[in-house]
Amino acid sequence: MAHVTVTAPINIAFIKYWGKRAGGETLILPTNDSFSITLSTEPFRSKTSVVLTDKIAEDELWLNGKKSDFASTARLTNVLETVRATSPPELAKLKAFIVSENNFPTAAGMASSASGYCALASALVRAFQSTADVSVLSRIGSGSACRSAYGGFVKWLMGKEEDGSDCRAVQYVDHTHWPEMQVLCAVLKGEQKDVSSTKGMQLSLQTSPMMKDRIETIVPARMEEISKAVTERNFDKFAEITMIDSDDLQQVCATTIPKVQYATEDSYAMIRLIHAFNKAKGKRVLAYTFDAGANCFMFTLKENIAEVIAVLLHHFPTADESLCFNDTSLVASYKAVE
Ligand code: 2P0
Repeated sequence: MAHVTVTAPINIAFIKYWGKRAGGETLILPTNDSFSITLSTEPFRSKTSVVLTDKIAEDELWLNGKKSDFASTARLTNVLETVRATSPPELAKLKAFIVSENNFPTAAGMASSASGYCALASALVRAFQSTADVSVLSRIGSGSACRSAYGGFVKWLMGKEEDGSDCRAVQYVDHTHWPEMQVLCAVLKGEQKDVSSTKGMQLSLQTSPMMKDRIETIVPARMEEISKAVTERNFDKFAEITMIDSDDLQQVCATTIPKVQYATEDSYAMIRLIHAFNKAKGKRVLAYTFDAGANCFMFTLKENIAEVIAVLLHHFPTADESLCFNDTSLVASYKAVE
């Protein structure tokens, strides 16, 4: 019986993906390039097991202990169809029993769909012996998931073709390029968000006056500038652009009709603290970034980690439980569990 178990990491974007272009809803083709760091599978990871069998009538997916409505989830169906179309016929005719689990809050702005779909795509490709590309298959499940298929610093290039053939994730530099870079996460709110990223970005694209400039000029310029900062390991520049792009995403959401707000009072308090800390240090030593959620991801260099954690715990004494420190923040890729 074919079976496989895979773990996959989350990735945190510092230049954000927020919008799909016309006709790109099924293939998930974005309106702009994005850029992220893939984290280690400790502490956060998705784990997916797939067993192929002729003993069940339909494919089944159990996510975090609950049975998913497979047939009515178009993305899951797309992923499975693509895998079967690229697999040997004797395997393609089998049904898949899938069990998946995240060891951190799901749908709370912590990139669970990225690690989740990457783990699913990777496990299915292995179990079905599919020739499909794991990153492309992950993207069909959830856009940002395509970046989790690679380690280190990863770009998701939007491409221009309607069929998505030039829309792909590429590793910019691997995890050894900037080993001093560390990532922290303050889990401020674990509940599921009210407005999904998928819905939020659709609304922003339709209604936020900021989106046109963001897509046409701002993000392309930022991609160039931050690529240079990563190449040169220039943390101050990296931090500056990272925080601006995070602020822009919040502004885009604030100017969306109806307004979308993922940040909470705690999120704003973190932002104020990080700016005050950098001011006191006389340079940027800590950067925040927020996705579609209240939780705060932070970047800093190894030399600052003790001071940063002390400052965070001093101002957020209750953060003890929720402050996750990713000691080996950059990893190679998803991996199969032996
Ligand atoms: C990102 N986010 O680049 C951005 C930043 C959230 C804010 O990718 O519709 O769950 O499944 O393609 O990938 C979240 O969007 O959306 C996301 P779909 P996804 O990481």
